[in-house]
Amino acid sequence: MVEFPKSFFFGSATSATQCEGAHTAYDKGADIWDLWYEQEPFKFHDEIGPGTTSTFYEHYQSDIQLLKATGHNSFRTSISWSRLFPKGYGEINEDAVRFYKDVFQELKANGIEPFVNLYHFDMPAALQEIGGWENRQVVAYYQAYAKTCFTLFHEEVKHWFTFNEPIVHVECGYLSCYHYPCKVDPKAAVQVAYHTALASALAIREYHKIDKEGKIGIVLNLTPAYPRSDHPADVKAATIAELFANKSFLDPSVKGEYDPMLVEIIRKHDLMPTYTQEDLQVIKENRVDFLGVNYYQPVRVCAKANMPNPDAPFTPEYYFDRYEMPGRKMNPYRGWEIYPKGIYDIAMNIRDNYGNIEWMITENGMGVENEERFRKDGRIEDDYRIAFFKDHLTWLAKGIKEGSHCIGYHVWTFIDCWSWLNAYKNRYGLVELNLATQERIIKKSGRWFKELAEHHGFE
Ligand code: BGP
Repeated sequence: MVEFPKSFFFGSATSATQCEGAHTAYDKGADIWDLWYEQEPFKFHDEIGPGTTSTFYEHYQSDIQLLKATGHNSFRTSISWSRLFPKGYGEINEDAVRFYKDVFQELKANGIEPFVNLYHFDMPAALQEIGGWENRQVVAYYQAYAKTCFTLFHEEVKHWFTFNEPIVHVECGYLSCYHYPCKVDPKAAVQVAYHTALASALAIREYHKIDKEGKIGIVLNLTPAYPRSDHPADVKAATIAELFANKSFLDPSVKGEYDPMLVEIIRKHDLMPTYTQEDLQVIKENRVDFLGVNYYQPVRVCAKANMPNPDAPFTPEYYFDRYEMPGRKMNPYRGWEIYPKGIYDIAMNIRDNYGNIEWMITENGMGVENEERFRKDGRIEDDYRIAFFKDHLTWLAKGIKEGSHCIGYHVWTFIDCWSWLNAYKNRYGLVELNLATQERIIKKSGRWFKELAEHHGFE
């Protein structure tokens, strides 16, 4: 039997943009995903945009019943900044206040603990126009937005996150063109990363002034970097990959400071951001109470085969090559390696190097194409997903047994949701969504999840 503590949180995660729908209704302001899908020159992404979702905005009451029916005792979603403040600041949208208040109250009334994130890749369009995270003023707007959320909802919400996967908006928006504003500008990327860490610390400061009982953290996508061999050059490559992928946010969030080696590299490439000593003090003094970890895949690296081009725009891969380990297990649909032991390595890293801080898995899941072919008697029989969860949970339970302070496991995701670049190609849900009819059908994994939560484990 693989067992978890009685107090363990078993739930799932989603985000506002990916499930709410009503993306231009009820006075919501546009965010960068509306720009990405609707504005030139990005219009070539004319697949399905964020307007087509499971419309949680209208279905939240019945969806919360479905959460209950699948055994959830917790659920993570996010607040859409541009729904609450259509321009990012100033006038508040009362319909959004009502909606979020209702959602959080309804969750509590059904015994489901809300875990609420403030920012999931969704910068309000009006603030992107003034430079988004590159602009220090936007940090102040975020701080005000965070304070408003804590003031409005602190009675219902006792678990908050400041950001989801901040390294993703840095890399995808400013080093490669996968998110708006689609720049390749390493100096801007570093400024954005620094402002994000500062914004997180300022939000934590606001929260601790308002509520002393609850907890606030940050969700990081930790990708353990494994070297090809124990040759020192490969090991160094992995150390540097870890610096950028993980430590860049893990260290300021948990330890209140940056790793000196990361700072040295940033300085060497002439990428230092504009900063002040006061800001660094804010980061030092306002650390997370707990941590959310999204785990999907590790990264395998080795020493560079060729000299990097010194004239190309900087990316972390200046210092390492990726390497495809023979025999590694892949998720063929999403192209991500499946390596369940990574979750244990993360548990040990947090235990040994981050003061054994309380943490939880905030996302773990398997995206699969054409799940239709696995339908039997009307339901999707996703045994592959159950196997995926079991493998990861087995390693997680081992980590907990060895002293890591993990308090919960949230799968990605509850109902099949819209994805940033893949729309509905890869389905992750415990519950199938029929986009045309909006019908929800619990998959085999959803039924299994209920058993898991009820028994605090599985055979
Ligand atoms: C994480 C994001 C989620 C979700 C998930 C699955 O990085 O926090 O929002 O999208 O990945 O990834 P994808 O939808 O790209 O397959």
